[in-house]
Formats: sequence, structure tokens, C-alpha cells
Amino acid sequence: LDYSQEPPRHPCLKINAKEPFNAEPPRDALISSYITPTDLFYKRNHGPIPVVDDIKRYHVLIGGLIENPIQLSMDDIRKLPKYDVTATLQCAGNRRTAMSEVRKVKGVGWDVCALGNATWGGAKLSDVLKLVGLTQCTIVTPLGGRHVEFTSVDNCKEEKGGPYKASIPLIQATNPEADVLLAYEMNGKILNRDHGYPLRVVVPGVIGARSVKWLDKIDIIKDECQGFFMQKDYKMFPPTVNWDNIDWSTRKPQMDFPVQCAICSLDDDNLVQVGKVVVGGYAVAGGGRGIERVDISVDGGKTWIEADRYQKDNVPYAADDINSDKWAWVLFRAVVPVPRNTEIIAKAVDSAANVQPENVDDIWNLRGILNTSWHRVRVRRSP
Ligand code: MTE
Ligand code: MO
Repeated sequence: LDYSQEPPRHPCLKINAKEPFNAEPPRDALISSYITPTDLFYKRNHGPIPVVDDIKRYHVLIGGLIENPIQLSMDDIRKLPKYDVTATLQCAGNRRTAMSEVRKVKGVGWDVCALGNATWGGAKLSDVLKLVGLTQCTIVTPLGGRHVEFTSVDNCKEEKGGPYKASIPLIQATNPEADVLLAYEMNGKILNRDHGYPLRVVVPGVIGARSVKWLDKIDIIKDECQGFFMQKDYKMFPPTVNWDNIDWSTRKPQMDFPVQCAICSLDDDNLVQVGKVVVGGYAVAGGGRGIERVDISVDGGKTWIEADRYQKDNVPYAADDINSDKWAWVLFRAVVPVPRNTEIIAKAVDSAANVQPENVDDIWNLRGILNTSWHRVRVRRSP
């Protein structure tokens, strides 16, 4: 694997692994804007960033279990109606470092910033699939296809040098309301190499691993994708499963992510001068659910106060507001008293009343995915 053609990156990013390049922004930078600037957006890769330089010759093949396979150029994709969808992409490994502190897990360590909120511009996958005769509500094609597989042009060691792959159910892919995009823009600019130039999939509300970058082909397939990242990774196991007794076939690939939040205005350990502190951060729910509440405690979880929530331009947020971005995070803020040395905790509730687990131990899993436990930071009063 050749890492000699990596693009330049922002010096502020905290590098968790160099090759493949995995990096996240600092906490305070992450919540300084509702839309995450592209250069500060976390980068999660499993191999070198591919070079696609002959855009005239670039095309996406659509094949598999359909009667008439087609080939689409970038021009063909740009001719389809363009949608701008603001969606938060979150890596399933977000907050893995903290899970590893309980008991060691396997995988790249991440603090709380392996996510970002961007406006993705592109064609809807549902429109693209109409071109091969697949309409909304198709559960199975006449040839027996039930899943849509995305294959990349990159190469990674987990696939023994082959490309990264993932799939989603056909019913989701053909549903225009699911807002699955083939994106060629990120935050109003042409998608850059790190994030999938020239074309990537964006599956809103689902763990980042299914949003395949550098798309090469789309296949309609019978069973879900058999690739490494669908079958031997990104599955949720109970804490009793270890590397000696694991049977990967017993679990489904993780799709939607659960409700999550983290404090980003404070570090793990803080020394504060004054009697009050700003508790700011993000909260996000999978599957298009909204954030109903964010609770903050300064007494180890005995009592809670509700934080203010907002999305664009500091406008107060409501989960059921038609102007809210349903796939996007919510930023929160509360000013709380710090009476003594204490732990500050944040936890969110989504619109289906799902809550975050209190302790990381209960959701510990050997791959260290989906650490959505209450986020805790320590605060000491300086004398
Ligand atoms: N697509 C390809 N082709 N190769 C990859 O390594 N990583 C996935 C996904 N798509 C990956 C990929 C994972 S695990 C995540 S979390 C997101 O891309 C990260 O997207 P980003 O780097 O644009 O933030
Ligand atoms: Mo990821």
C-alpha cells in the first residue's frame, strides 16, 4: 500500500493513526460551528487516499441482480436533480479510547470528535436506481436482489489489498425519504480527496462505515455485502464475547447509531477559577430521530438541569420543527455552577425517548464500537 500521495491536512487535527490517516479535530474547534468546516472534519481511512485524476473517464457501474446494467459518468450523475442534505457522519469508533480504559479493545483510539456535520450535495440514490428500473418500495428485484452494495476504488489491508465495501437494504436505497446520497459536494465545494473525491455515498443516520468513499460500483445483491467491514467488524457484541469465543455470524452489521452526546467545551480534567462553567457540546441521534433533551449534572447524576439546544444560527431547536435538520446533530449549552471539585455529566434523550447508558462497562465490546455512555468530565476548583 502506497502512502506517497496523501493530500495536505489541517495542522490542528489530532492524528490517531498516520497510515492509514485517521484524525479528529480538537473538542472546542468541533463545536465552534454548526456546520463542521471540511478541513476540520474527522478523517477515517482504512488505506491510502486513492488518486482519481481522469474525471472524464471516471464512471460508476450499476450492476448485479438487475436486467440492464448501466454505467454513469460524473456528467450523468450531475444531470440528476441535486439535493443538499445536512447530515452528521459519525464513526462507530467515536469515544473508543474511553471504552479501552475499562478493558482494552481493538481499534484506532478516538476521543469524542470522530464525527462532523456537513451539507452534502449530490444525487439521491433513489433517483439513480430509478434509471435501472428500481422504484420506491422495492423489497426484492425480479432477480432476487435485496441489498445495494457499494464498492470503492481504495485498497485496504483488511480486504487483503482489495477495495472497501458496504451495503444497505434495497428498501432504504430506493426510498427518497431516506436521503441516501451519491455526493459530489461537501459544504458547497467539490468533495475533496480525503472525503471521497469524486463521489461518495452518504447514508444519513447510519454509522459512518456504510458511507463508502471513492465510489467505483454499485451492485444489487441477494444477501448483505460479505466484505470485511460488514461481516468481521462494526458489529455489536455483548461484554462476554472475547477474541477466543467470538462467532461473527451471530450478529448483524451495525446500521443506525444510537443516541449520543459529548461535552466539548471541557477536557477530561479541568481547573476552573470561577464558580460557573460553560458546558457545551453536541448531541445526535441515529435513524433520523431528533434530540428531545440534553441533561447536565454537576453532582454525579443526583440532579439534572436541561441544556439549551440549537442548530443553525443559534436558533432554538425543537425535534418536531419542520425547519430542523433531521439527520443533523444539535449543539447544546448550559452555564452551571461548580460548587466544589466534581464530575460534570451530559446525557441526551432522543425523540423516541431512547437514553444513553450510564456506564461504559455495560456496553463494553471487544471492537470498542458505539461508546454512548454518559459523558463525564472532572472539574476542580482552583483555590
Ligand atoms: N470508504 C472507503 N472507501 N474507505 C474507508 O476506509 N471508511 C469509512 C467510511 N467510508 C472508509 C469509507 C468509515 S469507518 C467512516 S467513519 C467514514 O467513511 C469516514 O468518513 P470521512 O473520512 O469522510 O469522515
Ligand atoms: Mo468509522
